Amino acid sequence: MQQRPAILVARAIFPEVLERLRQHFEVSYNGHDEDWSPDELIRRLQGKVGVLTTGSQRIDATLLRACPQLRIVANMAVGFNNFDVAAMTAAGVVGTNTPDVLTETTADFGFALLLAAARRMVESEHFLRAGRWDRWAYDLFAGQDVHGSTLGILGMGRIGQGIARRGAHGFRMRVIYHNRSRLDPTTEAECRATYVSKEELLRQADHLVLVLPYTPQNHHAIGAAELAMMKPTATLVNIARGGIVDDAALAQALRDRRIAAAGLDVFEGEPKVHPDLLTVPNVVLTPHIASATLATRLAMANLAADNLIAFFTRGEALTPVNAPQPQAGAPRAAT
Ligand code: 8YV
Repeated sequence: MQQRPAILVARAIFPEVLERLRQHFEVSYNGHDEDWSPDELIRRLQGKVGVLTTGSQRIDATLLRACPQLRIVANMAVGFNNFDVAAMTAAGVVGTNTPDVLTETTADFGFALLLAAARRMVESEHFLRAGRWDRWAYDLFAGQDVHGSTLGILGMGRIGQGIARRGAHGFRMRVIYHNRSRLDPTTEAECRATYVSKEELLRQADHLVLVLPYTPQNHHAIGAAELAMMKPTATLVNIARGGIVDDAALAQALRDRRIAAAGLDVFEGEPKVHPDLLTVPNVVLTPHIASATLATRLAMANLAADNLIAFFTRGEALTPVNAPQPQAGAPRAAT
């Protein structure tokens, strides 16, 4: 009998997905919610031709050099800033992500954070739980309207478009966006979104949602200078990646009320959170859960598994992020 390909699942995942993988592969498994160190990951990858990762395992040239048998890395995430794509392509290793299956769930959460921050839901809930609510007041936790306001979106991929549709159609918002490239006119019309410069976006948005991928060029794309351009009544929401926002500058801007509120699901250096953010009241903080419904996380895990299965059975991954030579199916040159 032909030996089944050996793969590694680098983090705990749904048992039913693990079971599916076991029908196709010899599976080694990190059953914990903790990442192995880079050295340990390399050690565990010896002899493995595929790996299922989440967004926090770095796949770089050092790892690729040390794991010459590796041919595919299937990320259980739409973002793949943990991949050095150029190094993977050069090494002949395919990377895959999980687009589409999380779009609507993540857009829902972005909107939830926007509403929670703009309407001060968490701050007021803490106040109530602390037993401090003893009277009605005309301005008690008065926030900012969401309906009918101007929604700004930085990064207009699938999730950005999901946020735009919710804002335009559900909340009758005027939607403006900035992106590396302008959307085609049909998609712009569907989203009722108008393309503006980044500076116009910052100046005009009542609520600004960040949905752009993390790249070194986007590092601190929102820092003190950008925050200073925003309206003092504005809300900032980050469901993209930590490092896009300068968290220290944001904490200062929130403390000084240079902007009104923020909702953050991602943080630079997470799961650590900048201590200054923990002490400002006008920010809603969540632990990177925008895609976290059981149905969506299961769909993400299944898509990552399907990528591994398709690659080894049909020679082609379903949602690759690169197209290395030699093509899928051919062995990598021994290094
Ligand atoms: C993941 C995400 O949960 O898909 C992404 O890019 O940020 C989240 O949905 C996280 O990256 C873990 O893989």
